[in-house]
Parts: sequence; C-alpha cells; structure tokens
Amino acid sequence: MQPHVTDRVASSLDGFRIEVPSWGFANTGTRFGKFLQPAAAATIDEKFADAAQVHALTGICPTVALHVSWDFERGLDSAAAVAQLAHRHGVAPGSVNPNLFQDQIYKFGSFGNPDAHVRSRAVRHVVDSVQIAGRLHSRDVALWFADGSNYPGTANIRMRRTWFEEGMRAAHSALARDQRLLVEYKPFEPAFYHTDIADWGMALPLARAAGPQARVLVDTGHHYLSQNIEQIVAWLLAEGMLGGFHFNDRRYADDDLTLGSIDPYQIFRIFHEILFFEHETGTRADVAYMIDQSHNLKGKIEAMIQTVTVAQELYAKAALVDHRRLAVAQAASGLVDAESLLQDAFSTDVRPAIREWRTARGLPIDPLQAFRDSGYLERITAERAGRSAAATTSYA
Ligand code: LRH
Ligand code: MN
Repeated sequence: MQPHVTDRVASSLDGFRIEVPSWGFANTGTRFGKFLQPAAAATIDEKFADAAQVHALTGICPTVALHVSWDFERGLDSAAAVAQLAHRHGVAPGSVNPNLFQDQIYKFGSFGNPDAHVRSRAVRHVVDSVQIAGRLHSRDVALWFADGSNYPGTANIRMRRTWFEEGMRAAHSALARDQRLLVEYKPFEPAFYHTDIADWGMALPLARAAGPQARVLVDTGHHYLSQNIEQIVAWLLAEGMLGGFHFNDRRYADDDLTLGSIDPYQIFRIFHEILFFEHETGTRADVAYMIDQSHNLKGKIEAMIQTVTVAQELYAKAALVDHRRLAVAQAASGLVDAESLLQDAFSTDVRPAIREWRTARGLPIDPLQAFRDSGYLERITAERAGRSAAATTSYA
C-alpha cells in the first residue's frame, strides 16, 4: 500500500469515533413480530457489557446512546447507577434519547398535542432527560417526535408548529452551557398523513427557535428514496447547524438495516461532504456520529461490529479524496476528473491500512473473527438463556 494512503487512513481513523445504541443489543422487531435471541441484552448492565465488547474489539466506540424509558427504570434516580455500570464496563454514557412515543398519553402527540396538559408532561420528560444527561456528563439530548396525524384536516399543522416552538424553547432553557439539543426529523411512521417535524427544512427553523445550543440530527433512514441526503448535509454544514447522525441503511423506508448493507456509496458521499467541508474551512465539524439500528434477524453484537467496521472503512475511503485536485476540477467543471477523484477513493481497498492501524494499537486485525473466537457469545447465551420470555417484552 502506498505510504501516503496508509498515513492518510491512519490519521483519519485516529479522529473517527462512532456511538453505538443500547437498543441495538436488545430484542427488537417490527409490527409483525419480534424474533427473540437468547443472548440478547435485556438490562442496561448487559447492554453496556455487549457495547464494551464492540469497543474492546474495534477501539472506536467508547460511548453508548441511551433511551430514557428503556434504560432508566426510575428516571433521574437511575442516573447514578447507570453511570457506575458504564464505568465498570469501560464505556461512557453517550447521547440521551427521551421517549415521547410509547406512553398512552401521547396518542395525539407530545409537544404537538392539542391538550396543554399532555404538552407540559412531554416538556417535563425532556427536562428530566436533560437532567439525566447532566448527571451522566452526556453532552447531547437527541429529540425525535412521532407526532403527526393520519387523516387530512384532523390536525392544525400551524398551531402544532407554534406548540413545538414553545416546547423546544422550554427544553433548551433547561440545558447546561456545554449541552446540546439535537432535533431529529422523519417524514412518516408512525404517523401516515403528516409528521410535525418531517424534514430538515422543518427541523432547522425549530432548532433555531429553540436556542443557540440546538442543532439538527440526520437519521439516514428518515428520507424519501429520491432525496439527496449529502446535499442536506452540505447545507446544514454551511448553516452551522449539523449536530449529528443516526446511521443505518434501508431499501425502502426506515428499515434500520446495518450501515452500508444496501448503499455504501451513500455513506461515503456523506463522509465526503464533511471531510471536504473540514478541508475547505480548516475546521473540525462538531458532529456526533451515532448508529441507530434494530437488529431483528442478525446476531446483535456481530451486526454492531460489522456496522462499526464498515463505517470505519467508508470514513477512511472518504479521507482519501484529493480535495485540492477536486477543487481544481470543480472550478474547471471537469466533470469526469472530479467524479473520478471520488470513485478512485471509494474503490481503494483500505483494509490493509486499517489492519495496520489496528495492529499498531494492539487491536485485533479482524474484530468479527476475534469476537467469534472469544467465546463471549456462548457465555452470554448460557447466562441469559434462562430468563423468561416475559423479560423481553418492551421494544428494546
Ligand atoms: C425513530 C428513531 C429515533 C429513535 C428510535 C429508536 O425512528 O430513529 O431516533 O428514538 O428510532
Ligand atoms: Mn434515529
């Protein structure tokens, strides 16, 4: 491998970290059912243990995204115990995700609910989540809303927008100086006529209305198939409003499949826009890279290792784009030259350089094989198999 490639790959990987979701280790399903895996994690202790395996084998995912209703049985009162557990497993709590979509009171919405009492309950939950994040020294609170409607005429869309602004401002005012609100958009599901925060063009003004510590979160599965996601990323970078990503892949809708399984070039193009921005501005984009997937059929830990290593590979490939020559080709409208610079980088096999990077850091050259050889799966399967099916009822 040419030395400059190895060096570029190594320096790019030194700065690349990606956050794993606690819910990615638990039994999850679709509305048509859930196929239980005996080794799946059901407690936050087990989720941290499995996440620690992935971090120990890859070296690049030290933080775990947490979901308030699924990981904090007693809300704020669970924060200290959760922090201790994370520390014991050698990982750190990451972004905190409030849950404004499972409680029965949210049938007609949370921040957008016509019932002011429900709206204030929802704001209360987000403020509690901000405090939980504070106790965990977590920087980001990631807000996703299932709010919307299923039939035309049943919702006052403009009135709900006003309620969202009010709720966002209240949530933002609870933030500590070093915390951020990440506003996630989604075009549909579970609402199938309108969703209150349906796209980036709605999330951006709402984040601005919330306050200076709010940013937009891009979940790659939350776009129509024909949307150009990397263009949205480029605009959010230019606006200084890109806060982070929920990475996954999809063939049709919000399928939550493993990153790069359907369209690896999509993720490459996103990483390219960020690295090109950093090259041009000489600044580091303040972006949280996070995974948001539900592994309904694949082994949970194997799927997570696969995701983390594929993300690492695509980031390394994007770091190989010759930005100086690209700028020249773009300025000259050298279409083939410009596109070829991306295709050359994308088609470069960076795996030998990544193996060298891992070896130099005492990491296994093949994390997946190392996991299979570790016997960890057999051990947790035996330990966890005994528990009743009842222990696996919640979404994650
Ligand atoms: C909604 C979403 C959101 C999470 C949930 C698990 O589709 O992307 O980010 O809270 O998945
Ligand atoms: Mn998401």
